[in-house]
Amino acid sequence: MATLTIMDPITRIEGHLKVEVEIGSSGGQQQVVDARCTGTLFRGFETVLQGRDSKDAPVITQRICGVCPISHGMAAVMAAEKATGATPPADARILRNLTLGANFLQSHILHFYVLAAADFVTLPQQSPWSPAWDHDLKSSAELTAVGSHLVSALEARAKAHEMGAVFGGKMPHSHTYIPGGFTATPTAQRIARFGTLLNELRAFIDQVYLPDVAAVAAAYPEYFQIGAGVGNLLAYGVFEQDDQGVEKLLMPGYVVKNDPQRVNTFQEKDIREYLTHSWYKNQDDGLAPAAGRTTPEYPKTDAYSWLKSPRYQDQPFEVGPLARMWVNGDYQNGLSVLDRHAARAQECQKVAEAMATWLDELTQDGRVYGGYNSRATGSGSGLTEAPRGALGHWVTLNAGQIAAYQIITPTCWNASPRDAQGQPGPLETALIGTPVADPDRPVEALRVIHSFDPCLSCAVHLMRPGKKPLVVHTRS
Ligand code: NFE
Repeated sequence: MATLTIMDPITRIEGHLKVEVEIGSSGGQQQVVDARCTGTLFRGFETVLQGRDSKDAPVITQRICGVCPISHGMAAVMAAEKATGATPPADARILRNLTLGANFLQSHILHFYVLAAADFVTLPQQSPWSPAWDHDLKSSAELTAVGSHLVSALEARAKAHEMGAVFGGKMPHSHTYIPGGFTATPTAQRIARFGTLLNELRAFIDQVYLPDVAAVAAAYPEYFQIGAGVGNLLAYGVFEQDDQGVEKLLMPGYVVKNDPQRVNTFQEKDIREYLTHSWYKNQDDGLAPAAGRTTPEYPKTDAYSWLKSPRYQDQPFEVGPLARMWVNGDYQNGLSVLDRHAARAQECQKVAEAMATWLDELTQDGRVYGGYNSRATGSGSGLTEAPRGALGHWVTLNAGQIAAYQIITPTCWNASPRDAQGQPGPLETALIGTPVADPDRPVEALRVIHSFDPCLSCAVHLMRPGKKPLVVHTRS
């Protein structure tokens, strides 16, 4: 007998994700035997951008999400600059990195304490940590300490947001990322304020966040064996540390395919998007993102998600902190639920440390704008990293107007549905084989899902007013 458990929406993520897990017996153990991830909403920002001025893209695409807007601003200015041949000055590059870095820190801290900790730790019985499935929770003095750090984690996150606002003007949606440069200057006062906040955050990351992740890992070692995923890892790379921006990245882009010990170069031309199982017209199947189209078709036979299925060399790839840290050799302990948490925390520390160096490299009152031809014709891609993984924007400009725009977000890579070959997405694959004690409350599956830190606001975008959260079980 198999049980189909439908979790809709998955809570403690951003946006709306439905996950169906079929729970059956395999090898004498009750476990997930099949899984389907559904992005239940349509995003459509690509359509919104058509016909607009190229300088609108960083402003509008940041509205895709309040958690990772800076990455969208970054990808948008990179794409516009590539399309037009603009080069931002060194201080603009550094200010962009610092503001994006601040956004990474707030996102990683948010994820562990607000979105994931309740899977492992008994938390205060109040919003936003309650209600939560409260079974299969272990207890120890160290886990109690994790719970007691929630408020200080929120304070740390607020500091990271303030850091973002020091140079970003405001958060979450900064208005200082413009093609050709940046609009805020590195004044002595801003540099000093940013440095003070960064020091406080680094202390929190070193003394609280990393030990708390270690405490969860020590209490739940079995989760180093659960949720491996597809074993293919992809990073575009991020944080340009020279003015060419391709050779020297803090986290360069590489891929690992089939063999985790072999790291290969990344080639943009090998990306395709499939939509056999997505609510888009089949005629657009298998296109490169620069030629991609957003033509919805709903309902559609065999489709079950508003997410398309991005594939690299026609295979599904996991993106995110574990992928970034793995392909760069910074973290290669394993591929699992806990490895995702550990790699995310270690990346947080690495980025914060690098930010201190970048701050020292700023020229006080330095030049932040290098010029931009806002009437140019051309096309370009902005490939960078968001906290949740590889993020790409592709733009085609006609006399400064956006003729075509495509976005592939990290959650599209991770939570994608089956592709034209029927290959499940990374999260679907990671769920299969997860042992489940109680099919009515599959907290084990939730731990796998949360380890990817899905954001459906980025992947899709719309609301269903009046719909209540739903958990359905059907037995066959
Ligand atoms: Ni809404 Fe986002 C990140 C992007 S995830 S959080 O990180 O891009 O798809």
